[in-house]
Amino acid sequence: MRRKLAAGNWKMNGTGAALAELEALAQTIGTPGCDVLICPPATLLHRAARAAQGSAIAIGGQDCHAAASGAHTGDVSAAMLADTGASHVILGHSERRADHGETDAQVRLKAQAAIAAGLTAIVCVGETLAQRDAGDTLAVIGAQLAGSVPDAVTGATLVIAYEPVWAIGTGKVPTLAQIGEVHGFIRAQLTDRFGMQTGAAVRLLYGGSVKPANAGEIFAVGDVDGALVGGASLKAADFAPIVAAL
Ligand code: G2H
Repeated sequence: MRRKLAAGNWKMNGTGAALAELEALAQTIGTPGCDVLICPPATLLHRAARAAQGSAIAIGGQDCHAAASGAHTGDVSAAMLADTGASHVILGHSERRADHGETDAQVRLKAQAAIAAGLTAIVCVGETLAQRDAGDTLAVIGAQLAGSVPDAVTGATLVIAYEPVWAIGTGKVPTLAQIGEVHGFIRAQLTDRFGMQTGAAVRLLYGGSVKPANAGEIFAVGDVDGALVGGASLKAADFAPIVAAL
C-alpha cells in the first residue's frame, strides 16, 4: 500500500517571513494520514528544516547539481541539500527544463546523485499543449521517463510527478480521465522496466493547478498517490485542506 504524499513546491517564493506559514501548516495538520513535504527555495532550507523539526513536515530542495562538489558557481549538490536536513529533491521540473535547458540525461544524473546522497528524487515529467494536441502525450512521457529515471531505484528513493506543462500555474487542469490515463501509463512503464514490486511501490504525484477545490476529485483517480502543489502550497490555509483531502 503506497502512502500518499502532499508535496509543496514554493518555487522562487519566500524569505524568512514565510517560515510562519510552515509553522502554521505544521500546527494545522498535526499528525496527518499522509506524508507532507515542503520544498522551499535553497536559501530557506536550513531554517525550514529546523522549523519543521518535530512536526509531520519533511523538507526538500527544488534542484541539485549532478556532481558532488567542485567548480559550479551558484549550484548546490545533493549532499549539501541533505546536510540542511532535506530528505527529498524535485528534479527536472518543467520550469528548469525550460529556463535552464535541462535535458533528460542531466536529470537522470542529478537523480543518481540525489539517491546516492540519501535523498528521494521527485522526477518531473509532462507534455506541452502542442505535444498533447499532436497526440504525442504518452510518447513524450515515455521518453522522459526512459531518459530521466536512473536504473537503480526503489519506491523509497523515487517519486514521479506528472505535471502537464500547460496546467502549471494556469488554472487549467486536465480531465480526470486524462490524469488517469497518464498515471496508468507511467505505472505500466515503471513496472515494465523495474518489475512488479518497484513498479507498484513508486508514488505518482499529479501537479498543475491543484487547489483545495479540486484536490479531492484528483486524489480519487487511480494511480494518483498525491500532488506536487505550487501556488496553493504557499499559504497554510490553502495547503492544509489539500493535505486533509489525501
Ligand atoms: C506545477 C505546480 C507545482 P502550480 O509546477 O510544481 O505549480 O500548482 O502553481 O500549478
